[in-house]
Amino acid sequence: MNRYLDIKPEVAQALAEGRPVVALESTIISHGMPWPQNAETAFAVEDMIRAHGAVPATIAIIGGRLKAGLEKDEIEYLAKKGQAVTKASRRDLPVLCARGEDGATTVAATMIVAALAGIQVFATGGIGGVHRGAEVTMDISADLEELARTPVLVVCAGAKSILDLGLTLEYLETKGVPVCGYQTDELPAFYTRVSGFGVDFRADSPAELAAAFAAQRALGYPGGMLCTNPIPEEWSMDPAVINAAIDQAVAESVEQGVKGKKVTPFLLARVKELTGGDSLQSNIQLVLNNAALAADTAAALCKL
Ligand code: PSU
Ligand code: MN
Repeated sequence: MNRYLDIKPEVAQALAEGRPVVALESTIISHGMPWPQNAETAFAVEDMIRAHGAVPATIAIIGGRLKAGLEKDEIEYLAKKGQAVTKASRRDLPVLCARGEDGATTVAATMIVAALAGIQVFATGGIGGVHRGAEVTMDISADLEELARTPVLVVCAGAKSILDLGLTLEYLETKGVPVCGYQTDELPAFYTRVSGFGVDFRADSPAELAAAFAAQRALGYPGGMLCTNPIPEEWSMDPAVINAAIDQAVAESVEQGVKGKKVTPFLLARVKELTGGDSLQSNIQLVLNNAALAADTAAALCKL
């Protein structure tokens, strides 16, 4: 086992016995939602995974240790610290490990730790992608490169249109990352079920999704797979309302010269402010929905 890795005993036991485990990220806790809804959601997501027969493993770096599975007090600690915790993507892990510091892991960093621990399925809300204007800024999330190189199945609700969804799909195609639509032919756009862009393939059951991922592993591909699961109808938002908020947030980020790893948290926070509590409720519900699908898919993978 890696010298920087700590696997929570409950998670290690499930993995050793071939039982389903689902990884969860922690940037969504520290940077994606406000206190106390962030902690409440993190616990509710873990409960949802258990209700679907799998063991949750929320991932973060605590005191320089890569944690595959957090205790409740550790989740609460990251939730309370919020944006004061280092947002940790691939390039941040070595420095945090060397210095013995804390970090909340993005999709990319969570995939790395999940793979080190032997966890194959990971549930989150939205992934990072190619930002609008990337043809000038070159702002492309490290999440996409990670999907190309690390063998984890990531279940999300698509990507927010803070990103250029068309370019995000092109990048994933170039990198050979299969993009599944769960019970849909269209890429969902996080708050809405539709985006106008088609996915690469469709799966209609957890078994079908698990079979595709198992085949990818059997072919020896280095990378992962992305499953996009539309937000439940009753929680989906009015596209006109959400898109107006997103357009305004993107314009403000350009005016204020927001750069680098601050861009995504800035946009997420502004969209939330501009749409009030509605977008937060939708965000919570779609994460729960993804957790359920990820747990069912992890269970289906264990049966193959
Ligand atoms: N998109 C969301 N919610 C999030 C994130 C993205 O809708 O919480 C977080 C995830 O942790 C994701 C990260 O991995 O932001 C991407 O950041 P960046 O664009 O800086 O790579
Ligand atoms: Mn970026």
